[in-house]
Amino acid sequence: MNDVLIIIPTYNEIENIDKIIKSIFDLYNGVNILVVDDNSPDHTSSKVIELQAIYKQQLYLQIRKGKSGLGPAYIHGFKWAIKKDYNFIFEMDADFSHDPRDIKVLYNKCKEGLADICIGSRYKEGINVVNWPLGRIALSLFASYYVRFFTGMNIKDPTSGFICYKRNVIEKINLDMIKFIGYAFQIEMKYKSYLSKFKILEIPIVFTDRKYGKSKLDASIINEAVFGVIYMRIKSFFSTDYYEK
Ligand SMILES: Nc1nc2c(ncn2[C@@H]2O[C@H](COP(=O)(O)OP(=O)(O)O)[C@@H](O)[C@H]2O)c(=O)[nH]1
Ligand SMILES: [Mg+2]
Repeated sequence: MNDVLIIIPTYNEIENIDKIIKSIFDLYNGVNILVVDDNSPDHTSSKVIELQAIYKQQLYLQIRKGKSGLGPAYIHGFKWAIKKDYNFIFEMDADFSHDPRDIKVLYNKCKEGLADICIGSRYKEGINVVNWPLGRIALSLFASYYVRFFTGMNIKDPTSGFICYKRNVIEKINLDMIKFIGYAFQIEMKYKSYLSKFKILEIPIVFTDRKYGKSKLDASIINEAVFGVIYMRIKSFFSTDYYEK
C-alpha cells in the first residue's frame, strides 16, 4: 500500500493524534499520512513533529494559519497529494470514529477497480453508530434522506468522512470550486463525483463516537448543509464547470 496517502485534518486533537498515527502505521507498512492542522492551540502539530522523527518519509504535516474548517483543510491536502503522485487518497478523522482496520477494505475496493470512490458507510446495512446520542443519529439519518431527496444520489451516508478516492477523481473535480466547509463539504465532494459519473461504492463500517477531545460540529455546519444541498442542486443544472475542471 505504498501508493496510499491518508489525510487527517486536525483541530485540537492532542489526545488522539499520536494514538491514531501509531495505530495506522502499526497496521500498514507502506502507507503515508498527511496531517493538516489548523494551528491548533493545544499544539497538536508539535506532537506530529515529534513523531516525524520516528516515521521519517512516512508522516507529513501541513500547518494552516487558523481554523478554517474541514473542507479547506482537505482541499489543501488533496492538492498536496496530487503534487506528490499518490494513487489512493483517504479522508479520515483523527478521533478513532473511523477504525483504521477498515482502511484496507476501502482500499481493496478501489484497487480492484470496483470503485472510484469507496465510502465507509454507517447506514449501508442498518445503523452502525456506537455511543452517539440519539439526537445526533437522528440528525445524521435525516441528512441522509434529505440529500437523497434533493440530489437523487443513491448514497446512504452522504456526510461520511471516511473515504478512499482514486487519484483521477481528485484530479477531475475542480477543487477551486469547492465551496463548503463542514458536512456540506462531504456532500459536495460526493455529489460532484456523482455528477462526473464516477463509480461510488459504500461499504458498511461501524462508527464509534470519540472518547477523547471534543466534536467541532456546530449550528453553522448544520445550516450550511441544509441550504448548501439546495444550492448544489440548482448549480448543477447550469454548467459542468461547477463540478469538473
Ligand atoms: N484542520 C481542521 N480540522 C478540523 C476542523 N474541524 C474539524 N476538524 C477535524 O475533522 C475531523 C472530524 O471532526 P469532528 O469534530 O470529530 O466531527 P464529528 O465527528 O462530525 O463530530 C477531526 O479529525 C477534527 O479534528 C477544522 O476547522 N480544521
Ligand atoms: Mg468525530
